Amino acid sequence: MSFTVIGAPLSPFVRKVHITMQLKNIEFTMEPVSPFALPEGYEKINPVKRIPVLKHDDTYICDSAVICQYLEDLCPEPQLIPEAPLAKARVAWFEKLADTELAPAIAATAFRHRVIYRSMGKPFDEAEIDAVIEEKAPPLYDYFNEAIGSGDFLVGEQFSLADIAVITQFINASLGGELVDDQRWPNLGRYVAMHFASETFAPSIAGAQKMVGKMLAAAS
Ligand SMILES: N[C@@H](CCC(=O)N[C@@H](CS)C(=O)NCC(=O)O)C(=O)O
Repeated sequence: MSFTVIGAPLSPFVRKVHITMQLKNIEFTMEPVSPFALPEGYEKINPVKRIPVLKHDDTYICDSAVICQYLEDLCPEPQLIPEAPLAKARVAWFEKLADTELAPAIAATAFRHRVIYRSMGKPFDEAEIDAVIEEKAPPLYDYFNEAIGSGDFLVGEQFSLADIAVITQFINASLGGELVDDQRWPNLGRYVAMHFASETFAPSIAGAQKMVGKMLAAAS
């Protein structure tokens, strides 16, 4: 059984898959592919031309949510998606919010522009990015802040794919200089800081910071 993760290591969606595989002790190799310079014929692997894609032996599986569900089915330990219908639905909902709402609000803005575009020498409008974050992030932060309350996880008392999906987007936001205001969102600020410092995420963050540092230094 061989696994290859196709994608860019700095992508939050790729990181989500990496963390899931590391927690489940699934060995994989990485095939680096930039979403900005996809290899010819990539649309045959993924017609919407996005990363990540997981290659399991000879079969390609697209989309981080689908990949993570597949990994859970294949290797149920440690459990990252609860079986109880309500908890499972809550995890799916937070993952969807992270992938489709949080990502465009804080990662495709702060990280993509201030790190990727800057490293490529591509111009961007800082005020435009600030405006998108300002409009889209606070309602999501309010909602997460409420859901977390005084706990450590988004769903129940258990670490889950919901936490991986949300934290990986916050990692990219932080790489782009966008941090949670913990005066305004104390539960969310505490939650993000705690997971950033955890052994699950800290090594991944340190590696990403190093990579970003090199990219920005080479561009300046
Ligand atoms: N829903 C997809 C989103 C993946 C995604 O948007 N990846 C970005 C890189 S972080 C990408 O491939 N962007 C290229 C594009 O949208 O054309 C997933 O969860 O895998």
